[in-house]
Amino acid sequence: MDTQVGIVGAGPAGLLLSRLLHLQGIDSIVLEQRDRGYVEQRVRAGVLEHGSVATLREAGVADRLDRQGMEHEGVELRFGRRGHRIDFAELTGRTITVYGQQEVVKDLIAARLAEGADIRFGVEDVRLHGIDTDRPTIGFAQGEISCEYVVGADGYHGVSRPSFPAGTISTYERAYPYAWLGILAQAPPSARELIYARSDRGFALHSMRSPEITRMYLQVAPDEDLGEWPDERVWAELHTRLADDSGFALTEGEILDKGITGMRSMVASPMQYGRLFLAGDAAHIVPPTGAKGMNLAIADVRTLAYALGAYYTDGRTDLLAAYTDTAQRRVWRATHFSWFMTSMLHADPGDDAFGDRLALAQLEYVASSRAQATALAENYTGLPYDHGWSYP
Ligand code: RFL
Ligand code: PHB
Repeated sequence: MDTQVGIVGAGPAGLLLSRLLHLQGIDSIVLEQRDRGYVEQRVRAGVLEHGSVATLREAGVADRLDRQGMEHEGVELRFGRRGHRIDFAELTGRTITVYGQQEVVKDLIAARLAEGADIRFGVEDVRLHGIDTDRPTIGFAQGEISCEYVVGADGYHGVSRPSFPAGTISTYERAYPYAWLGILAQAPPSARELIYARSDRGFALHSMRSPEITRMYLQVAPDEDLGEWPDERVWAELHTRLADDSGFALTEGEILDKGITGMRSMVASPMQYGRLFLAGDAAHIVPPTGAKGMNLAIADVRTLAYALGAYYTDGRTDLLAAYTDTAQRRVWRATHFSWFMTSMLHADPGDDAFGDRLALAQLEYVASSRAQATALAENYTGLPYDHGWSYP
């Protein structure tokens, strides 16, 4: 046997799992198809829930996060040219931290390599064998490893989910009639907090990565051609959609990165077959409006690391057997929240004025009712891991 746990994918899920296993004395090998530079530069999520920050601290990989992460106590919902702040700290006692996913990935890779981890980048043609035996193997163009458990943390397009035999997995899916065009700009943020804006021309989001770098998104069509979006058009549309009646001024700067991401919801169930477990985007995708994807990946591997720990320390298999149920309670809650935020904030091109009015009525309600604002705040900052849905 080459290792105890073979992990496919060096995203936040696979890397954090290998770290949490190592802290319990469990050996793993991580196999990643891309090179190290690619996974460290990939611009993606930026919001860490309260519990994700705590998990990264417990994993001992939060030194830079604690220095450079930007703690936010609320967000703004903007509609009808007016802003409404949701005060997370006051409503839930919780905050979020803005810190780029690629920074989390860099910190995890550095920590794991420093402790001698086996992370293999540039591995091609990964195939899983014998997952219904007690000695599964992971084959790839350059070799093969044998292990006791396989974790598929290889994202939405990975090989792990398709390795479930036909009939052993169901997927629940919803495609949305829009996509996000995201930019990273060399410009100081134009507000202290995130702004989720619904306008007649569609959704826009103001976010950030540092005091010098702004991250912003625009709702576009699912089949949008990036070539139709020169920088001037992106800025003009951001100015229009984010405009309010109190003189909001958007700071422009050089655009460093520009890309389009489709939006879908997908939940695969169960998240285990034999000795193969799925974690993160390999098992579920949410639209980014609720900022949940990376946080769900972290929550999955927290649960899985604990369950594998119970197996290797005490021979217990009950927590591994309960993995799907434990993980999916949170996954479905986040799937609902992400759908809720997405439908409330986007203009659905196929909908009529009735749908528009419903979304505005919901926004008004969240902006004016403490109960509704609290519900949004506790979902956004992240529900507790182990105590049901209400704070102890
Ligand atoms: P990842 O990060 O996709 O990592 C999977 C890794 O597996 C590798 N891989 C393979 N390796 C070997 N063999 C194969 N056959 C393989 N197939 C794939 C891939 O190269 C990759 O390195 O999945 P993971 O670890 O589950 O992490 C999930 C997150 O990446 C994802 O949920 C978030 O980025 C989603 N997301 C957001 N999540 C948040 O929590 N907060 C946010 O603010 C947020 N904003 C976003 C987002 C995602 C976005 N995009 C681009 C989809 C904003 C955007 C624009
Ligand atoms: C980001 O900063 O990239 C970001 C923030 C909030 C979201 C999605 C993405 O809902």
